[in-house]
Amino acid sequence: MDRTFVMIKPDGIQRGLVGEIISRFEAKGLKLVAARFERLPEGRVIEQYQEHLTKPFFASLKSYIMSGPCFLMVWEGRNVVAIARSLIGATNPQEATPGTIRGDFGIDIGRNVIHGSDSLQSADREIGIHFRQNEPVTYTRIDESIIYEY
Ligand code: IDP
Ligand code: MG
Repeated sequence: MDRTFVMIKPDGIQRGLVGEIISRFEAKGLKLVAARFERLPEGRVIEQYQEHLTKPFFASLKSYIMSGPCFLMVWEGRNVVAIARSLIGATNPQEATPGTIRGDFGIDIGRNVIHGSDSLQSADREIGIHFRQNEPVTYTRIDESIIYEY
């Protein structure tokens, strides 16, 4: 099974979307293995968005992410990285397909509600930034034997 890092951003928290978003991941059949509610320190925001450090929007991205608490999660499942990205939708909510989280709940690219890792390698890196190695919990969900064919 693969793991991915998903984070509800401060706008998602302020708009009361935590339950709605978690419900979508749960209903899909993905398994929650770690979660934390916190305001991110600057160092971890910089690490998280390392690839965007030199972009013109980096300063506003950093202050957006640090503007309030976030809800950080690790989700597990077969092909979970791609599945989470498809539940989340395109980066720009204006272009995101209705039915996706960004397509249903956002308008501006700088207020796009949620983050999801873009590859297995990014997922490993991002989980390592925010969670201790022993923090994600290994357990069996009772419906796994019917969600997966094999
Ligand atoms: P992603 O979150 O869909 O992976 P990335 O291109 O990795 O998208 O960008 C990371 C985050 O930076 C976006 O989710 C968004 O919050 C912010 N961002 C990206 N491009 C822009 C932009 O052009 N203006 C403002 N914020 C942006
Ligand atoms: Mg990205």
